[in-house]
Amino acid sequence: MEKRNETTCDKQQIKIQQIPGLVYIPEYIDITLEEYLLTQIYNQSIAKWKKLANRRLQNWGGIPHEKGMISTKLPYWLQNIATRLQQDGFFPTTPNHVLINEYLPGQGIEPHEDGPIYYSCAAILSLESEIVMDFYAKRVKSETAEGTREYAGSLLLQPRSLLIMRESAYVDYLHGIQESFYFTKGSWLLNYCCCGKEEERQVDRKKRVSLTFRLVTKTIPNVVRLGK
Ligand SMILES: O=C(O)CCC(=O)C(=O)O
Repeated sequence: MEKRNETTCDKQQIKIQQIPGLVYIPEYIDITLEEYLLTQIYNQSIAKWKKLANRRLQNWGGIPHEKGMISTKLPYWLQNIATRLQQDGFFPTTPNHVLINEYLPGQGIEPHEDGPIYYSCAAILSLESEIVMDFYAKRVKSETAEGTREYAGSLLLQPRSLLIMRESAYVDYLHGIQESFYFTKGSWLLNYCCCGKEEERQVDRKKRVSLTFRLVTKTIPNVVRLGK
């Protein structure tokens, strides 16, 4: 029998009931915009990419720091989406920072929280291929709980979808992507009812790109020095 979860699929914005503040929006952008964004991303010089052990990334808007971010203007192709995210009510002002992550099969990101440097909302736009993101409730170490986190569920992030993490989802949960070469699609996914309800099956991972929009609340204006 199909396992039921409480998530309802009749709205464009799918509120994941099990994790308050987690919202999944399929097809937030269309294929034309997806291709345009990928062209912009891969038109950047190789120096724009920072290579990490388990993925590579581009940083836009400045380097976030608790003392304040020296902010630099986002390029127009990111600014347009940042403006839309504010207009859609996800941020009080336009997000000023974007991380672009590229994951090859077998690459991922450790469970983590984004923390207080940012306004308590992260908006993740997925491009190119689908992936599974896992969520863990933060737990204080106790005799009954093993470790400091407890698995809370997983979402399928489809290309062109937007994931919003705010309120409790932002503050009380960690999110991460396993360093796997495949994942299983099925009713165990919290948003499975919204993803076409295909037969349960194993899916080989492909390259995926994500854009994480956030708002660094404390900023220091970038003073442009005019040449002598
Ligand atoms: O690639 C993703 O979907 C997650 C990115 C993320 O968690 C981050 O940049 O902090």
